Amino acid sequence: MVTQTRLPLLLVVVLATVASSTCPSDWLQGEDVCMWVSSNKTKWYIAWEVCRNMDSHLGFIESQQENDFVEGVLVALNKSEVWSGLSDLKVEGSFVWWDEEAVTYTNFADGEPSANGHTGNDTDEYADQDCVALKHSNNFKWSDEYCFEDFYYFCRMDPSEE
Ligand SMILES: [Ca+2]
Ligand SMILES: [Ca+2]
Repeated sequence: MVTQTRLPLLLVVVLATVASSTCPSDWLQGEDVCMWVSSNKTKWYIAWEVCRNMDSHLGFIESQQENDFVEGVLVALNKSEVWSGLSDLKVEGSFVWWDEEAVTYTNFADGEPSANGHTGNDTDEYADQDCVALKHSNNFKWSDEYCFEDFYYFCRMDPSEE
């Protein structure tokens, strides 16, 4: 659990982030990131569609700096598990951002991704974990999870230039 005393500081850090470009009014703004965090939990593919319908992408993270920003937001909002757009649904064992942003950075927890590549005669369609979430229990490091689980999620778009 996040202690009450940490929340104000983290919120200040998030809100103090300044940029020369703008995000939609109900989105959070990082240096090169506009971020929206869901208030409901849903399955990965539904999260992807909700983000797409807002002309954005299910969350992707391309650097340590971006990861720090996302993590700060999730800590401040006290989210438990949050879907990102990273998945190995297309090619088992090969994780890509679903909207085809190049993977330039990862922050997997120790032992993750844990279902990374099929082994043996695996015929159970649910035997694998193909969708990556940031979990509070892992200090928001990344892990592959079952895509049909109900998690919070975040969407991302680029800021518009002023
Ligand atoms: Ca997998
Ligand atoms: Ca896993």
